Amino acid sequence: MAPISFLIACLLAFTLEIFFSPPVSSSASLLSNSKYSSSMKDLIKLGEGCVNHPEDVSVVVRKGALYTATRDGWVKYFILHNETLVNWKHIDSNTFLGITTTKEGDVIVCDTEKGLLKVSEAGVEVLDPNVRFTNDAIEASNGSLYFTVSSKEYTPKEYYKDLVEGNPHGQLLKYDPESNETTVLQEGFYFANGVALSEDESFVVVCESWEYWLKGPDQGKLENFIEDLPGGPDNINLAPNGSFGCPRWIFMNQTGVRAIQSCPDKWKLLEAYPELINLLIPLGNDAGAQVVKVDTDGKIIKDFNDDNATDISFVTSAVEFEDNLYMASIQSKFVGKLPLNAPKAEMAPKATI
Ligand SMILES: [Ca+2]
Ligand SMILES: [Ca+2]
Repeated sequence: MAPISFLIACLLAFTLEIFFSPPVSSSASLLSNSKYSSSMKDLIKLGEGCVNHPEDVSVVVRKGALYTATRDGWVKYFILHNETLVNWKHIDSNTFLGITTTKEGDVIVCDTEKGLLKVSEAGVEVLDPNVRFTNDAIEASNGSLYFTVSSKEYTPKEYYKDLVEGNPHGQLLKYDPESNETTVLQEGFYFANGVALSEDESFVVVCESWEYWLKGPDQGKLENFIEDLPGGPDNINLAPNGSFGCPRWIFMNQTGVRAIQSCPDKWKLLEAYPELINLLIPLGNDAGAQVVKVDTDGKIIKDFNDDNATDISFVTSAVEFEDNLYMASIQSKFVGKLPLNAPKAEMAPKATI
């Protein structure tokens, strides 16, 4: 039976209307109303009902195929020219998070319990069984894998404890395929999440919006890439080159976290009662979706929003390929496809989450 103080806290929270009607931060409002914003109303649902809670997507360009890993243990791919879904490989697991595809056409899967996996036609190989709570990976041209561990202290089910404690338990690691060894490159991330390499591989971006320089005069230097985003960044992917030859980044940003970032009362309540996390941060189908595209300096150049979760909720990953934006959501049972050359859509009314 719940303690009386806990029930009183719940009652108080409802009375203050801080569960479901948080103020939206000023930066979020500016972003969603800017001339760079578009809605997601033209979204097409690929494989609806056949893709179980995908967290991430990755494209094998030469194959024209979009891969994803699902909560029921499948690694699947869409042949994009005809949108056929192929159930490729099955693993006895329900703990997949981020993925990346390699130049060989294999898929690297972050399994929060089994470790870092490589899935190929030959089968499944556990590259590193000793890492837990891996979240995303990216391959360098020499075959090395950079990957994140979100928290070395807590399990995925305890992620809210990591949030409430507020200490940086995240890591950036590197797997060397020649030696089969993993090294920790950097400690101290606040929930390390998505990871991407710059086009020239001179640095890697780790979500919490920090960039970590790998080589050159600034080797080992940690700098902020983007600050004060109106939400919690998840996966990040390098976008095709812009018209001026500048690499651009597609960046996914969850709006659900905004609800708690913008409301000090919620923080106080969460600190006292971490078990209220699912009420305080809407991670279900009512959580809005946002994808942000930035340039190499971290400046936002485009954003896509579904504040009311009308077409898709809680987007966790986005990748741009052949004039379409493909999106995964760990809360959905499809992969979203948003044509980028469609006439500019009107923004949906602002969300109340
Ligand atoms: Ca990824
Ligand atoms: Ca992630």
